[in-house]
Amino acid sequence: MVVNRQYSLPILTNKGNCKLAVWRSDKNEGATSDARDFKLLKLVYGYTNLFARITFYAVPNFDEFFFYADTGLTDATEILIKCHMNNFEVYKQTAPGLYNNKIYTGTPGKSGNDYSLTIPWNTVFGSFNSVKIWLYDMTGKDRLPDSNSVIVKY
Ligand SMILES: [Ca+2]
Ligand SMILES: [Ca+2]
Repeated sequence: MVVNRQYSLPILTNKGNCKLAVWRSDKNEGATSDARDFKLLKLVYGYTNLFARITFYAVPNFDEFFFYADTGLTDATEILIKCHMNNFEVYKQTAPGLYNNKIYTGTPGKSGNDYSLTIPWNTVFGSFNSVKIWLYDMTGKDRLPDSNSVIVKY
């Protein structure tokens, strides 16, 4: 976060309370079950975590989908999060396309059509302050966004 020093006040320099949010909506795929069809991704950085909320077109019901994160630098920093109904597992890439270094396991939040992840930033992304994110469901063939990625920065 850039703070104009000329006008900075104590409350503006409280970096730990700075929150930045991005949203990306996605269409309802006719061929994909609404229970695993991505509608909206909201990403918020705050309090050393990345909060991700994925809204589906119905109450979520899926075996697995993938949450990809790319710091845009070396292969070794790319992240795959395997999202399940009752847990999510964070893997670091060890070779191109190979994600076998599990670095974190968390419990998702579920409420109505929402499925939420709290991802500890330093544990998962290290010192990078900008990450490209996209979602993909191999079964439903739904991707959010349809191409490229959503970028979260702090
Ligand atoms: Ca659908
Ligand atoms: Ca969709």
